[in-house]
Amino acid sequence: MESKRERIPPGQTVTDGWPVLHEGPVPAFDPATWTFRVFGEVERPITLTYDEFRALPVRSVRCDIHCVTHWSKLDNVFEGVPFAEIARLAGVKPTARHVIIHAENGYTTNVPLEDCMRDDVLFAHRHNGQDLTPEHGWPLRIVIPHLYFWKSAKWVRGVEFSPVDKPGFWEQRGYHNYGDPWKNGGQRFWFD
Ligand SMILES: Nc1nc2c(c(=O)[nH]1)N[C@H]1C(S)=C(S)[C@@H](COP(=O)(O)O)O[C@H]1N2
Ligand SMILES: [Mo]
Repeated sequence: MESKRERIPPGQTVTDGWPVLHEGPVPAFDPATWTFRVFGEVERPITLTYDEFRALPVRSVRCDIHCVTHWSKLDNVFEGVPFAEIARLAGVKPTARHVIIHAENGYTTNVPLEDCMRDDVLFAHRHNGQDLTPEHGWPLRIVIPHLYFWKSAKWVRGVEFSPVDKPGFWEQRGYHNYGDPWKNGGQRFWFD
């Protein structure tokens, strides 16, 4: 029991299901026109087609996820392309400090570069042995397990490396800029 308690951040309740939470409609996906753009403070800005993206090396990560709305889901296995692989392909300049994840319909979220470079951060297309469903971000979502799940943008279309921080969709609407589930009883809102 002791280890189990320490595994669940303050104010969280474990769920066996997987709630669906997002703003706006689930976007349509067409592999013929989908692109993934890497831009900003990089030596080699790149635009990948869907086939090119799927040819990149993949790995699996087992992790717990924590939503700001107080549910946690344990022992997820996500499979996808490591964030660090994308950073390596594009050649991140030393001037880059922040990452802005760009998703469909203008959704963005901001994460410090060093957080994205952790080896459990993935651009994921599979969960627990199956392709993501459209509701959970198919064809591609980022997964950043150590931060609240709103940072794990669904329907990702690109990544920007920036010298300056750029608060994203929820960060501009009162959510915490960093979102550590373990700090201060959970960094849910800007004043936590
Ligand atoms: N593109 C996009 N990604 C998003 C969101 C969104 O509105 N749009 N909502 C975020 C929020 S607030 C949460 S809690 C998680 C929920 O992911 P899930 O529906 O797979 O549980 O997605 C995040 N990623
Ligand atoms: Mo959320």
